[in-house]
Amino acid sequence: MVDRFIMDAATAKGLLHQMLRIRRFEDASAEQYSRGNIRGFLHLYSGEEAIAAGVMQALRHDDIILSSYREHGHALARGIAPSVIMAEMFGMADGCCRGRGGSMHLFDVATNFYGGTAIVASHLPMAVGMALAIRKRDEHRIVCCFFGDGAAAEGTFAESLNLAALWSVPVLFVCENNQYAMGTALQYSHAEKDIAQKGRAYGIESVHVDGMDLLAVIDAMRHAEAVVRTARKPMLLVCNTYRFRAHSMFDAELYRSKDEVVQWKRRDPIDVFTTWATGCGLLTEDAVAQIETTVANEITEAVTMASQGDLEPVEDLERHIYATE
Ligand SMILES: Cc1ncc(C[n+]2csc(CCOP(=O)(O)OP(=O)(O)O)c2C)c(N)n1
Ligand SMILES: [Mg+2]
Repeated sequence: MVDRFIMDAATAKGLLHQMLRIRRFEDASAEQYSRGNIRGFLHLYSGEEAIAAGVMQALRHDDIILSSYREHGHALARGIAPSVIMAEMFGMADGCCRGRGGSMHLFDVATNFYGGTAIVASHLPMAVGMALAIRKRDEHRIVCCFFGDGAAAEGTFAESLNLAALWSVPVLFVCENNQYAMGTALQYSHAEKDIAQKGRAYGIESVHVDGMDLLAVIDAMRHAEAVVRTARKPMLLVCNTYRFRAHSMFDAELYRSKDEVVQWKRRDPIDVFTTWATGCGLLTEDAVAQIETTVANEITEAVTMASQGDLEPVEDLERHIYATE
């Protein structure tokens, strides 16, 4: 386990900043959705922040990230500006896809963030293909692919893990097991409820990680670095977590009890980390308050910039559809 001697105050501040930025960004997204400024589907990441922050801090700039539609947290932790993501969701031309993608299709070549995919588990084969390209080119970067427990019940999960193991490609599969796929609890859709076992069936090293504990994720990533980057083999991290909000903005949450949500919120990853970091003297209460203020300003600015953005001109409607050169 990571201890205070191998984390300095600046790193602790940075990590808390990452997680708080995600939480407040998602709060603002929900609010903007209810005001009608964001439309379409919206899936929030609140409660799962320790995974994005913990995994991303171990990745290099040239590593490739792929994610599902619950990807705001990954995009933020990867370094895409909150204003650019918010603008994308507002449908504005300043968005990372010029407002054409929206919440589920964030994409940014500059940070090697290759989506944002709406079809469950459709990006797992892409991750393997990209990792195969990396291997063929003899590069030392890796692919990191985030997906949910529901995706692990899809056929492409089996096909992708099989080929990743067979070809021994550098892909890190990060399963964010938040216990539900929409309204279906894991035990109703998986014959083998231990998702790590599924990885082992393909000979892939697969471990469980406490996804509510940032330190546990950081610790797991150290080993993952050795397996995926150094030994250039696939690996599966199954991060146990919980989404604090509904599946999407259309969800009455009839499939889980309020008490269950309360129980999981007691292990809020942001509180767990803050308690640890203040308890061991890495962060002061003042420093935490300062981060809160900075984040609040960042998010206000993101919403303001998105609101003041311009829609793509109608003349550009057919641009970016076909390659022209
Ligand atoms: C191939 C496919 N089937 C069904 C859906 C509808 N759908 C959208 S989200 C979702 C649940 C996926 O759950 P999980 O992978 O656990 O991710 P989470 O939403 O919990 O992060 C489903 C079934 C879809 N988008 N794609
Ligand atoms: Mg899920």
